[in-house]
Amino acid sequence: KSTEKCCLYTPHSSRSSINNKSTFHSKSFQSDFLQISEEVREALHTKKPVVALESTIITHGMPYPHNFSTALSVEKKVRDNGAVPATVAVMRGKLCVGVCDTDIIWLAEKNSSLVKVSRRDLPYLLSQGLSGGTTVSATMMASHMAGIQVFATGGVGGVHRGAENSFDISADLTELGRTPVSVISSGVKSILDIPKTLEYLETQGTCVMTFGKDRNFPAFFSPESGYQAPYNIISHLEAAQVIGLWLNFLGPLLAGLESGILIAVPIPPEFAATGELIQNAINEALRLASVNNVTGKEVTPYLLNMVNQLTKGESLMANIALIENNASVAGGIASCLAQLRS
Ligand code: PSU
Ligand code: MN
Repeated sequence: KSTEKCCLYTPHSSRSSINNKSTFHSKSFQSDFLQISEEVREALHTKKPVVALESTIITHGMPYPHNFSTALSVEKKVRDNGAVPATVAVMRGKLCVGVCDTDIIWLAEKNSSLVKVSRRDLPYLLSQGLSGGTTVSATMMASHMAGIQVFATGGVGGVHRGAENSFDISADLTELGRTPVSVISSGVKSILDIPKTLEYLETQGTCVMTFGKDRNFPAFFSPESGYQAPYNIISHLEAAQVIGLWLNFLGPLLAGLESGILIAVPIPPEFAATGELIQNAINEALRLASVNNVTGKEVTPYLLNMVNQLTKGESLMANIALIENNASVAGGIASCLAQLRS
């Protein structure tokens, strides 16, 4: 059976670059496996601001049709703030940077029947021609390959509660330790262990900063987790200066040893979901996940869905509001970064 597969595989001439390390970055690799939309390519070429967006939010983070409407409204927020949005997804074996609305509808309708694609899933999906929504880790990789430095999302993955037993630590954190992209998020959800997540980011060498009035690291639905981030910035310009120094000036000197930046934006107070309701829902969701033996990559989508059901959609509304806000902030930062560069 394996020879059969092999025979199907080798004659396909466009695949020959897989085994040839020297052609990894060549044009043929790009057109085979990395597809950058014309609008995004043009923006990057002319040094216009670009903001990358992930798609696990579409496939596994929100129910239909909210996943679809939010994907479009988030792109609009990026545009309203002067930048070009680049939603990333794996479509039929290609890592796409800048998917069109038709593809977004398709991802939203298929949602969790598609693969949740993190770094470890890419080799299999690309070689098998499959499709899926990219997590923060895979989206950071795609952004870096395309040359995008700013990426907005809702929340990044983190160290799960009980990780001392389960070893469940999101690949997003190791990605933030090795890929030079700045991620704009509302911190991490309190379904996770926030202090351990901050410790892990320190180990990874990720520069973590809050965006706003103080260093209180946000807990996604609520603006304050009670744990302090190492730094606080107050403006788009200040964020762009940090990113520009690290990624554009020191990056080349670091020669492949770069790490990412995490900018944590608190949810606007008028949208913050009421603390107790959310907290109770999170505790109940964690209990159900444990009772039902949910493990591995299913954990995060399971908890998100449960919290949404238990809060009767209140958490979803907060989720949408904070992602839109993060996209606006990211658009502003990317615009400043482009100005600093020119
Ligand atoms: N946190 C959220 N919403 C999400 C995710 C995280 O509040 O949709 C998604 C992101 O795509 C993130 C991924 O990269 O879950 C992390 O999954 P895991 O915990 O399995 O690494
Ligand atoms: Mn995990």
